[in-house]
Amino acid sequence: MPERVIMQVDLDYFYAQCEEVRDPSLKNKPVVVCIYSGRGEDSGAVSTSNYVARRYGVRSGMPITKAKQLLKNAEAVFLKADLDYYDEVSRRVMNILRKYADKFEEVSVDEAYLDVTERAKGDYEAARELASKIKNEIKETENLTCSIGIGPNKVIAKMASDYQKPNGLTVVKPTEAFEFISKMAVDKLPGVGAKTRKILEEMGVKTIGELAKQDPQKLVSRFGRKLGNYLYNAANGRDDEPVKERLEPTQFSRIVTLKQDLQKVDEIEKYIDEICRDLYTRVSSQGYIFKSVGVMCVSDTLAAYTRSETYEHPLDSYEALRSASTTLLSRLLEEEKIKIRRVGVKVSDLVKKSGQKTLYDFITP
Ligand code: DCP
Ligand code: MG
Ligand code: MG
Repeated sequence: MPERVIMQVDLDYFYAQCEEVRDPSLKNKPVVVCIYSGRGEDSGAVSTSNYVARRYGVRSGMPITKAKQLLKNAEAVFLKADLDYYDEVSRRVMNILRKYADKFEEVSVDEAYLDVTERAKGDYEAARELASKIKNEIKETENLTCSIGIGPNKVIAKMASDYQKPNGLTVVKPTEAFEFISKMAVDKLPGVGAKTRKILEEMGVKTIGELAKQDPQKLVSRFGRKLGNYLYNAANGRDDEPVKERLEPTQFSRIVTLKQDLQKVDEIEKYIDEICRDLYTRVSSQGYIFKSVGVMCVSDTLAAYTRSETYEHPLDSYEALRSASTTLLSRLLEEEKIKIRRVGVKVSDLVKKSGQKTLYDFITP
């Protein structure tokens, strides 16, 4: 395979920077964006903060009370996360980025990979110029800064992007890749969290260069085939993961055939429960919540019927989906008085769920 040119773009202190764009008077103050749990005044976690607040030690995932302590002598501003607004900004930025890529992969609200091999003609200086153009366009149209890393694969590109933040541009040519990463601590490698780091430490492995020298068989027996091989290859600067062009889904649905034709809601309910459970798992694991729910029924005469509803706020739980679907089904049955042969549920008007879902997982008591 010829050498690729991969770019990783990550917006700087994204939610907090969006807040600064909306209100420039925040710029030199510590700004902390919070996700409140709803259980008492300061209960919840820090979603992100600007770099002024980070100088005081504020970090994503930290309890809000802790951030308040750290900032008690500063004139800090605490804001409730406005996820709809950040999603909208994200969508516009992604549309800019997409234009610059041969292949484009959005990985989170503020982060994307671009394969630019063809348009840069394999040349890293051409890629650097492309990156400058991207930075300028995002700055001019959205007034946002980002950091960009360029490398021969996704792992190196991401590490390059993390290397100088905020407003960084780091180019790592294929010949420099190993040197660039080898002195870094193992947890700078994407995918190495506290748990893996601890095991590696017990094996006497602290730096990526040391990891690269391990026996790959030993890593596989320690971490399993997938992670073991990844660690060995990535530490050696190798990674074949393609930039995956992903078409955004617009809806999810599932339909089942009943064991026998049925007429009453409470008889059909157990099918609805199961469909909703399955559907909700699929939708949420792909990072979506949704504003519209529809039920569809096929009658014993094979006629199709649907009912749907769009809500003002996205639904974000299995329970909410189940209850919406059951209500729609009752309405349909009441109005149509049919015998049902097949029943299904569809969710649409998808909204990308932002990083907060796992946020509470990071809170240390
Ligand atoms: N986010 C969150 N909870 C976390 C991590 C992130 O809610 N534990 C949200 C808020 C961030 C956004 O996701 O603004 C993007 O995450 P990043 O990890 O890219 O962090 P930032 O963009 O905030 O900062 P950086 O400048 O380090 O990229
Ligand atoms: Mg970011
Ligand atoms: Mg990010």
